Amino acid sequence: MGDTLAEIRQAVIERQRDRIEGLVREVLDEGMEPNVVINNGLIPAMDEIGKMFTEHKIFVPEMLVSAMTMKMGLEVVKPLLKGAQSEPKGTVFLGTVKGDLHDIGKNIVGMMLEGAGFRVVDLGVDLTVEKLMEQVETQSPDIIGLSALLTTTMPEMERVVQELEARGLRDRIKVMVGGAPVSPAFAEKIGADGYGGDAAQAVELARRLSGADR
Ligand code: B1M
Repeated sequence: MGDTLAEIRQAVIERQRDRIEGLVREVLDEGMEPNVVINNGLIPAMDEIGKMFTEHKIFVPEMLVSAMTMKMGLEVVKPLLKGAQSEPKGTVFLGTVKGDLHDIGKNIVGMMLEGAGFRVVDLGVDLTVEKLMEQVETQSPDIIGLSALLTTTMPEMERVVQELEARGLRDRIKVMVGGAPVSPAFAEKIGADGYGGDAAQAVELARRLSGADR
C-alpha cells in the first residue's frame, strides 16, 4: 500500500490525470483510511508542487493541472467521508476570500466538516464580503470558515470580522480562519474565534465553537 501511496504522490506531481482515480481506488479497496490517502498521499504532493513552483521548476499551468489531478483523487475519497448523522451539529459557511482562487484546502476542510456531521454551505472562491453578507442575512450560519492562501488576500478575513461587528452579528456567528499563510497570532490579531492548521484541527475547532463537543 505504501508503494501505491508513493505512486499517488507521483501521479499528482507528474499530472497523470488518467491514473489518479484508479490509484486512489486501489488503496481504498485495500482498506486504507480516507484520511491517510489525503494526508499522506494527496497533500504532500501539493507541498512538493509548491516547492517546485518556488524553485521555478514548474509554472502556473503545470501547477494548475496538478491541482486538477489532486481534485480528481479527492472526488474518489469524498463519498467515504460523509457523515451518517441525521441532526447536523451546526451550519458552517465556507469560502476562500476575495482575490484568492485556491480551493483545494477549503474543499478538504469542507469534506471533513461534513464527515463530522456539520452542514456545510460552500460559497466558493473569490468570496467578497458583500456576497458573504447577503448569504448570512438569508440563512444565518453558526460558523463562517475562511480560507486564504495568498498573503495579499489575508486582510479580507479581517474585513469579514469587522462587517459582522458592524451588523451586530458578531456575538451570534463564530469565525474560523485557515490556510498556509494564516497563523494563530494572525487569527487573534483580527479578532477571529480560532485558527485551524489543517482539516483535522478545523473540525476540532468547529466542534468547540459550535458547542458540539459538550
Ligand atoms: Co498558487 N500559490 N498561485 N496556485 N499555489 C501558492 C499558495 C504559493 C505559496 C506557491 C509558491 O510560491 N510557493 C504562492 C503564494 C505566495 C504568497 O502569497 N506568499 C502562490 C501564488 C504566488 C499563486 C499565483 C499568484 C501565481 C501566479 O499567477 N503567478 C496565483 C494566484 C491566483 C489567485 O488565487 N488569485 C496562483 C494560482 C494557483 C493555481 C490556480 C495554479 C493553483 C490553485 C488551484 C486550486 O486551488 N483550485 C495553485 C496551487 C495549487 C498552489 C500550491 C502549489 C498548492 C496549494 C494547495 O492546494 N495546497 C501553493 C503552494 C503550497 O501551498 N505549498 C500555491 C494543498 C492544500 C491541501 O493545502 O490549501 O494549505 P492548503 O490547506 C490546508 C491547510 O492550510 C488548512 O487545511 C488544509 C488541509 O490540510 N486550511 C484550513 C486551508 N483552509 C482552511 C480553512 C480553515 C481551516 C484550515 O478554516 C476555515
